[in-house]
Amino acid sequence: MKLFDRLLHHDDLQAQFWRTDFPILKTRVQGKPLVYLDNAATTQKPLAVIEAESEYYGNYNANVHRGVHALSARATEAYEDARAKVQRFVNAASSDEIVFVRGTTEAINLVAQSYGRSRLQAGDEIILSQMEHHSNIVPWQMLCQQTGARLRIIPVNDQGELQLGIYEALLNERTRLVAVTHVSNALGTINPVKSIVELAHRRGVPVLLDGAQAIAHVPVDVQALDCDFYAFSAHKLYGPTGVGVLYGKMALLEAMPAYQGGGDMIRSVSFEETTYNTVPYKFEAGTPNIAGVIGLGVAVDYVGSIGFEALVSHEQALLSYATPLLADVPGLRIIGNAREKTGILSFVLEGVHPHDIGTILDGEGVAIRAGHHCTMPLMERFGVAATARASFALYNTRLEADALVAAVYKVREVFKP
Ligand code: C6P
Repeated sequence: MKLFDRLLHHDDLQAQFWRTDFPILKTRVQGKPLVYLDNAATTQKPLAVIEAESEYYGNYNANVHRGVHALSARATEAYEDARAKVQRFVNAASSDEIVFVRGTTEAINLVAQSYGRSRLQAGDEIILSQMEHHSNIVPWQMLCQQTGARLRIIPVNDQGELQLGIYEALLNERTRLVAVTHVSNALGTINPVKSIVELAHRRGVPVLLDGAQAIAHVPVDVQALDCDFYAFSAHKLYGPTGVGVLYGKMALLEAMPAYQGGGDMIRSVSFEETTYNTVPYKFEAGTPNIAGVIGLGVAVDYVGSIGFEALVSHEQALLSYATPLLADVPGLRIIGNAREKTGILSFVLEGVHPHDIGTILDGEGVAIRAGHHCTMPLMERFGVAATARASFALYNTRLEADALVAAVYKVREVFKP
């Protein structure tokens, strides 16, 4: 009866249907059906994305923006179509505001080295938060070393939420940039980024949002948020690895110096002088990840076809279902209990190292991530070296949440004192 109920649950039925789009989900691991709950690290890819890459290589592989021949024209059209799709997906004002990069990490480094290096000087301040991924800390530390600027940090409360009162107090006449994550990869917290942007803008300070964990789990409208930069990776959005997006407001991108030099980012080159191409090409030096960009365009279409309403409702229902079941495990502590959360459950189990949790779960076919999640300052804040993290995507089901919880009980059995 219990199983029957769950199979008939509306959200789960939908997820069962979406699952059929993902060939890898039929895989067995350690002789058990794969329960893939490491979606915050990378999501699986629907067949449409896999086929789009293969079709490009099999039927129209050519470089973009360079050739006059038919294949190059077709590849260029597909590449630029993907830019227009991404523009609509995040509601940018123009497709020229969409810069293709390698991923979130490269997008943030681009802003730090191009925008930051040309504008910051000794004594200036950059505001980050305590829950940032290393990708949104280290590039700013490097910039501080280069310019003499310094970092100011918004603290996180016990629930895993940003302390906005302190953020407001940190904003001052020396603040030059705010860079915060939209959603925390280690806690799942959805930050009130619209208010964060508003407060910064009152002082004329631009804001970069790290959208790596938000882009596949909450609808993103860069114009409504009014953020100045938004960074994300395709591979966390059901797209390929090695490609991502930097959204930037046109006036800012136009005023920024080039980041890397090379082909395609120039208008003319002589040994005396180089003039640069227009935005976004100024920031896309060298042959890009053409197949990846095309795959990203298809991933965006895929998520669009499902729609955020259905996707968010399913992931939230799954989170509400799994949270109390997991919290009930004796000795288990969930880290990150924000009021607004995506489907991320980070936890520690008394007397068991998270890596051991990960290994035993793997033996049950349950894939999670164990470690510091590239958020060492946040781990320190919660007094742990690491956590075990299960993260949901649109294709996960209540039966899989049950498999997670059952496997965690097994961990307890193995480690019982
Ligand atoms: N977080 C995780 O398991 P890249 O590697 O460039 O695609 O994304 C970096 C990144 C930046 N910001 C946030 C909030 C992220 O979560 C990530 C990637 C993965 O949590 C891998 S460490």
